[in-house]
Amino acid sequence: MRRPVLIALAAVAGLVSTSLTAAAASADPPEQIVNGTFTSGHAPWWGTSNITLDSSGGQLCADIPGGTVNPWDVIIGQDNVPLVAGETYSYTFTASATPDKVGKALIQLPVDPWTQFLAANPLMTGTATGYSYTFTAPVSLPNAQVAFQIGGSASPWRLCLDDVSLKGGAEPEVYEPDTGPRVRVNQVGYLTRGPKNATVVTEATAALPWQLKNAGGSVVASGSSTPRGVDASSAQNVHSIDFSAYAVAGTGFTLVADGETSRPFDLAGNLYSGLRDDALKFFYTQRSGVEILDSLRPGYGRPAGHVGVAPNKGDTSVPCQPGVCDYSLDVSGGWYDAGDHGKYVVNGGISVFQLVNEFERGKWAATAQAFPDGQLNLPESGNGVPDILDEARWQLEFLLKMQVPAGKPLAGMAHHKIHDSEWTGLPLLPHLDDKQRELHPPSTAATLNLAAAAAQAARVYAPYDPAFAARNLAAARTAYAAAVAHPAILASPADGTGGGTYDDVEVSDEFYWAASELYLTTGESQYQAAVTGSPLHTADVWSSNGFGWQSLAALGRLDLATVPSALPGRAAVRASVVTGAEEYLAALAAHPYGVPYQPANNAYDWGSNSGIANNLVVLSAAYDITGRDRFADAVAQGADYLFGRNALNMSYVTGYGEANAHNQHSRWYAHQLNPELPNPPKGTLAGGPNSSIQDPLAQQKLTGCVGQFCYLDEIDSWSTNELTINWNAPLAWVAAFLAGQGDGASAPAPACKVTYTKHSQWNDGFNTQITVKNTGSTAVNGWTLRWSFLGAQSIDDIWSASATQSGATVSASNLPFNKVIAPGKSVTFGFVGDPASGPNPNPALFTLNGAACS
Ligand code: 9MR
Ligand code: 9MR
Repeated sequence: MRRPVLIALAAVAGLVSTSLTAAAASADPPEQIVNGTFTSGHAPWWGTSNITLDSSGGQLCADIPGGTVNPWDVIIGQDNVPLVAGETYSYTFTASATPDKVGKALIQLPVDPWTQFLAANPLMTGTATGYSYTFTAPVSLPNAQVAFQIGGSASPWRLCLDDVSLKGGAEPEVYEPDTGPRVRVNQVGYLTRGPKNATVVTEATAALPWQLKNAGGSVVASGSSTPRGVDASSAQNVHSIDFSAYAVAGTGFTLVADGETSRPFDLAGNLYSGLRDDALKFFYTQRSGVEILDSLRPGYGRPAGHVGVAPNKGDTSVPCQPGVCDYSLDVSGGWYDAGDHGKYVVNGGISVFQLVNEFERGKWAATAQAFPDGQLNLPESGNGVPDILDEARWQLEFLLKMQVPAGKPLAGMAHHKIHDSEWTGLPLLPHLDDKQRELHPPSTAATLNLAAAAAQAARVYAPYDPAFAARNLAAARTAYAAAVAHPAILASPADGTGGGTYDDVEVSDEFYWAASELYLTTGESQYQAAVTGSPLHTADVWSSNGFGWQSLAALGRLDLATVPSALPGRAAVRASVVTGAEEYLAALAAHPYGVPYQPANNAYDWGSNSGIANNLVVLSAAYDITGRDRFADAVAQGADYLFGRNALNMSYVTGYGEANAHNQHSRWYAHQLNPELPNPPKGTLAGGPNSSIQDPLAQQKLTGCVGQFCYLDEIDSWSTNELTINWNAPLAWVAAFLAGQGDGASAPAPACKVTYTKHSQWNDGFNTQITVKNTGSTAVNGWTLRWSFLGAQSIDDIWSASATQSGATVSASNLPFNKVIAPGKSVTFGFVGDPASGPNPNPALFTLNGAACS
């Protein structure tokens, strides 16, 4: 033993929350480790055959080889350590590493399933440092294993250990999150002229004074709080503060109440366009089957994953699970679903759908902003197609490959998923995964996801790539027919080895959603009948915890309400969205943290943050339909929760807000496990509080947690802190909506009115007359009227105006003779167009010189 090193334990990342004084609690309990001080040799410690243990210096050192993949590829361990059930142990050791490394310190079952009683990820540096943990043994065992798993490094390094000690009698550890100041704000900021709300955690029952301070510390506004009683979602006594009346832009504001100063925030008009882009850029770094270019994402470059280069088995020729099918498919490409390397059609479908919907919204939403080519720094940037559609196509191409080929059993259906045959450990870059990849049986749910996403793609991509659009439409029709023929082939809830199950027993919602998309794209009566005949068409589909991959009726309803069509009863469908949004508005108003999320029994779902984001999507749609400010304000308030106005006082989006989630569960953004790897990219949403805490780390620290507290920003907490494509998709959608809100002021009243009259339509032509009336009080001097078609419609010949078209969007401008439109006056022009195939509904939105008309 060397001289014990005195260390500032709290400075060691990850240790802050452990009980550091525990060992002192009871009198000298017995030591369970044999020869933890290495005074004379190192027996009975053992090492894997790829290392040589050296205890000649009074500690245990080893040179750890580079070039291994898994943590367990190099181990130093001791066996036969006895544990007593219910006993709380203090586990301490000293370690140094050159260069810095994260290792795994485990106390576990010595045989399969290697149940871990203690699992820690100490970051070790060149300075010998003490580490201390406590855990309570769940079982009695004569032969637990103490193991340091230290494999997985590309390059060699050196480890030294000393004073390894395990003693019973410790105080059970109580996990206390560090929640910072009790005044909770949106740490990113508030729209200058939008709603501004905060929450104060306090014992006070009477109203408290508050002060808003600018960056210089001067008080710029003040008022008093509103006591809200005990909040069920956090079990805290809270007050709310509304400081909306202050509307001057600036940075570095703080809110002071009850002697506490909030984290800093901005008031600005352009808070969310950066997030919109970052949340979308996330998808490029999730791509499978292609090298991620460091030039496009500095710090995130990596080799192509699963292209068939060893040790990958590759996704270019993937067989089914044994006995499931007799063919192999090329299912390369697409996005990795989450922190694992699986690709799941049900989840992939909803994710890509929401990206394309974010783009398509520009055809009817007055506040939508453009999604240009070149927006997202993609390899495809500059190809003339909006980047958001390039990114979505990467996934659509994969989804199409998952369809069972003609001539095979269940032809036209989609395989439910493709993933590794066994679970892999962390960290593991995609190109290093050596497990067999397998196709899993087709399912009705996956088939309908493919049908919905492909049907939507068929109309949206039609102006850019007719052949791709046609391929999507054919696949969607085939998939829908196959699902009708096989309406109840369900994914097995037991098929969860190596990947998520994504099982779903109710597929009527998938049928409704897919039929809705096929109807909107084709206008055909068979799909219309399926839509209007579904009980879900008139049901209340607005669940309080939000829609998601398992409950998709809301997506169908939202598109029927917003995508232009001739659907009978469309007004009632639109009204139903507003009714749903009113329910969320009521939930938000009743919630002291301003969240439109009220799960039954306060049981937060796995991925609760995405349920919240999806409720914000519904509120946004209600704003798009009605133009009522209160819906847009509710979206902004809901975002406050995601960015820090919550019980944990943290932003759930990486890189946004002073205290933000950045250790999401991922095999390749595994910085917490290997300092050479990055954290997730800026703009990554964490799943968020999950009352069911399925992972062992959360169970160890959070058992008994209340609602909002069921969350850990730890990489091992896969049930509360993963990242996924279907969570970032609604984040990007909501960020785009908020970016379009400008500084939060009300949209100006329309100063123009457009009448679009289609006089006739024949096989390959249609004839339209447009009248633009200036309903404002000032003359329009030169004008461009803009609208978008549903699909591939185009202008053949225009009179009394000139036109250009980009994608589905037409810009019609005045000629010299009709340049001026005096107040109260109108101009009329017309065109003959090509109706393309499918329905040709009247466009839903016209803007005159950028401002929406009525
Ligand atoms: O890493 C996996 C994560 O992506 C999943 O969401 C989660 C639940 O299916 O499972 C994680 O994998 C763990 C597995 O379920 C159990 N063994 C440990 C795995 C890694 O933490
Ligand atoms: O997001 C999924 C969540 O809704 C489910 O409750 C959970 C358990 O089935 O699975 C989640 O999905 C995970 C999947 O099983 C494996 N890859 C990571 C996903 C996100 O955690």
